[in-house]
Amino acid sequence: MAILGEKEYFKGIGDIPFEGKDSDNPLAYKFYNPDQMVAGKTMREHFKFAMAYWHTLCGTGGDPFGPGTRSFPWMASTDPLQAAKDKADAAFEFITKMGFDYFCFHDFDLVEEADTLSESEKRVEQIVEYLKEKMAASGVKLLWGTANLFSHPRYMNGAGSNPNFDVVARAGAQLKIALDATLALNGENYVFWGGREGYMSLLNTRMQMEQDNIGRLMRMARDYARGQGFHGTFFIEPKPMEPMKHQYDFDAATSINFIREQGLEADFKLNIEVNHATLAQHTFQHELQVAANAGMLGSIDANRGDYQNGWDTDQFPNNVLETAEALLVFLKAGGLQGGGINFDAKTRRNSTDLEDIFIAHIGGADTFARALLVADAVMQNAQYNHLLDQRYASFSSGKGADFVSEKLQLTDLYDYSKTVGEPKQISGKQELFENILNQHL
Ligand code: XUL
Ligand code: CO
Repeated sequence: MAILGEKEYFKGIGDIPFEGKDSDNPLAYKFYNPDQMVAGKTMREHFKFAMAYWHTLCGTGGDPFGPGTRSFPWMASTDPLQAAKDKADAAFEFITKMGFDYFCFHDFDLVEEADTLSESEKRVEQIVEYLKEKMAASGVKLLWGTANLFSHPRYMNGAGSNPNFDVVARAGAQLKIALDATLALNGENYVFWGGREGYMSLLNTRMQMEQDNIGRLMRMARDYARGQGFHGTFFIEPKPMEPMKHQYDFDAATSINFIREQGLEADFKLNIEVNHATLAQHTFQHELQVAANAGMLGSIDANRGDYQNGWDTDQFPNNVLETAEALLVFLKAGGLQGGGINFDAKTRRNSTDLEDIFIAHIGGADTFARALLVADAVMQNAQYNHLLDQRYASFSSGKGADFVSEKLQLTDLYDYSKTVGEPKQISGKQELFENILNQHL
């Protein structure tokens, strides 16, 4: 049920219903049916859909070539706290009309940063009190909080990786305030996305020292939050570049190595973003699989990029085939560990109607729902399972099984190979696997 503030911001739009795939109502779900059971859980439980505060409430459509194209009605007040409350009202109206259960924020998405640290802290504390009331009234929860340690000019040389200790300390102070806010709102997780943690030129960079300093800051954050009773998970969100030429959390494999090197593996997992995978020249499903293999598939930032221009376009997901391949990995991994699906996506600069924000999120949720149904069907497809089992059958018995249970030595491979001769050619059957997936679309 929609929770409204003093004003209704999205007039004429009610709670978004599920109407099924034959509906021609643009403001209805065609595939996302929250209470429908799939593979032992409801769609709602599988996904834990979240609204991203920054794109949905703060993004007015500016790009490097021109200003924003939208003037949101919740941005009218010149008093920062009133503007923050109006934004919170709009946020909760939107989340509850969508039927989502979660949201995610950066500290200064909630309220404008002030001139001093103390004044900023006071503002964050005040808006957190207001958000508590909205959350209690609606039942909406906080999937994760984070600190914006990349926009302010003071972080131009990085936050945790800054060569100036005073900036590192300031990042730590801001991190503490963001953690306090996340804890006060019972946040289920906390995210680190290292926007400017990387380098533009190695000529002026001590990479090892910068990475160790980020590790120190993360261990401090973990120890502080655990001391305050935080039981959630910390996530690192990999991204290879943009804004930096090279970012330290390049991709899932690099970030897992960092987590282990810095002794953070008991508390940290990954938040995988679709287009960050694309920018790293990986598929989304590759990044999910790497995270799952390490037991670190924590959460997802859902969006998509553009295969032609290579920008971080943060478009809403709409490719069912690709999402189905990703959700096959997701289902096989047993879902996410603590996280959910956060729509880290924005409408295009020329999509200027307020209803476009709804239409975009509906499309994203429907893409995931439809892809989940496809992935579930493929998982249950006997032919698919048989093909995959067959492909690895040589490790299930005989010498192959001995190899897997580490009973063989190199000389055993030598002896065995002499008796077998040239191995038989076995097709990988990729086109057949692809056809089976398409058959379930
Ligand atoms: C930037 C990005 C961030 C993180 C949170 O590319 O994805 O919005 O998700 O800081
Ligand atoms: Co993101």
